[in-house]
Amino acid sequence: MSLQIGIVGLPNAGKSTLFNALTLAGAATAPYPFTTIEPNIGVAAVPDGRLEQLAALVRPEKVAPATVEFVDIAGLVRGASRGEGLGNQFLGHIRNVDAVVLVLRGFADPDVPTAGAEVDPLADLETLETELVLADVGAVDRRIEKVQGQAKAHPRDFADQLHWLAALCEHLNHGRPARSFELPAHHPDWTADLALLTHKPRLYLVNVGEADLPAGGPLARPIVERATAEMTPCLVLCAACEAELATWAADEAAAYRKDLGLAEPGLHRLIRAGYRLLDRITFFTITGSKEARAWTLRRGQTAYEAAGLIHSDIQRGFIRAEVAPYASILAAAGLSGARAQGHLRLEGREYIVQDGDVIHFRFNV
Ligand SMILES: Nc1nc2c(ncn2[C@@H]2O[C@H](COP(=O)(O)OP(=O)(O)OP(=O)(O)O)[C@@H](O)[C@H]2O)c(=O)[nH]1
Ligand SMILES: [Mg+2]
Repeated sequence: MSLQIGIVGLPNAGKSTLFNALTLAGAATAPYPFTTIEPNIGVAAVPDGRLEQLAALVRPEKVAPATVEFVDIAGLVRGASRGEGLGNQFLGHIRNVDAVVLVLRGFADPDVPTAGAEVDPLADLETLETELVLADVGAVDRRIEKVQGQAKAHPRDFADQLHWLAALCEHLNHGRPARSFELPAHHPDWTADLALLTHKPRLYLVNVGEADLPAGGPLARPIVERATAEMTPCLVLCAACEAELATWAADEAAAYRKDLGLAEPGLHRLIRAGYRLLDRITFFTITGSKEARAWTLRRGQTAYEAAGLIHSDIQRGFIRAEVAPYASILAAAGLSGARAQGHLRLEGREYIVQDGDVIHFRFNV
């Protein structure tokens, strides 16, 4: 399954504009709040120069990049947890994402209304934090009620769990995120299946005006400083420029980017930041002249797990994985060349897949 990343922010922060730049899906964007009501879900190909090099060598019929799915939801406002704006029910659409991008408005534009009197990304971040924390309070409260029901017949069995859920609730009610709450080590993780929003890996994205590229200017600075202090990854980009440039011919877009002081599309930076945040790696498969494909794994996953990602039959019948780093495949002009030169290692199911591995699975059908 591809990585899923949720996009949250205040109305008019530029979430759907960013979503369009990423996925080219053409979601509605407009200079008024709550343009997005139903979530937009779209897929972005993960840019990878290594896959391109492999494809140039093998010339397969199909080149299949790894993908990341983005979920763009309605804007959150102060009081959303109490039903302001569209409320916060729509946060249910990002309960199961792997990570959250907090889009913060850092562009001034008199035609696009702001939540307060002026553009203030730090205040917006506070609002977002508060509403996400309150959404989590709601989730924990509902869980407490449910467990209290179960505990009626066997109170002792649930005493510990209720104690810790109450402590978590108290922590959240002080405005603190779930990620800074530690359950005692020897207990089961009672919160794992709650998928708390303030427990998810996150990154900040400041959406600035074109004139403030590439560094971000004074509007982005407070967020960049806070992100550094918190060690939260932070990107500065111009969503409107990215959305526009995504529709241009590649060479013209690259020339324009260079003038703006940008080395690459914002999408590339965002996806790379997401991979780093979630500790993901990429491996490749080449199926004769049919297909060259990139796949995403968690760092530390095994060849057996990689096989299961491709097909349950390959995992079930797993015999051996033939493995070489992509650079050796390029040097040997393909899989068969690498095999002939003895560059393919034979690995068993416990082998820990490395970023950039090209793998050929041998399996019994
Ligand atoms: N000047 C400028 N305008 C932008 C930028 N990014 C987005 N906009 C404009 O801001 C307005 C709101 O953008 P959207 O992408 O619809 O914002 P959203 O966060 O999805 O808003 P909701 O769906 O209402 O929550 C649109 O008119 C965009 O064209 C930017 O970088 N610079
Ligand atoms: Mg929108």
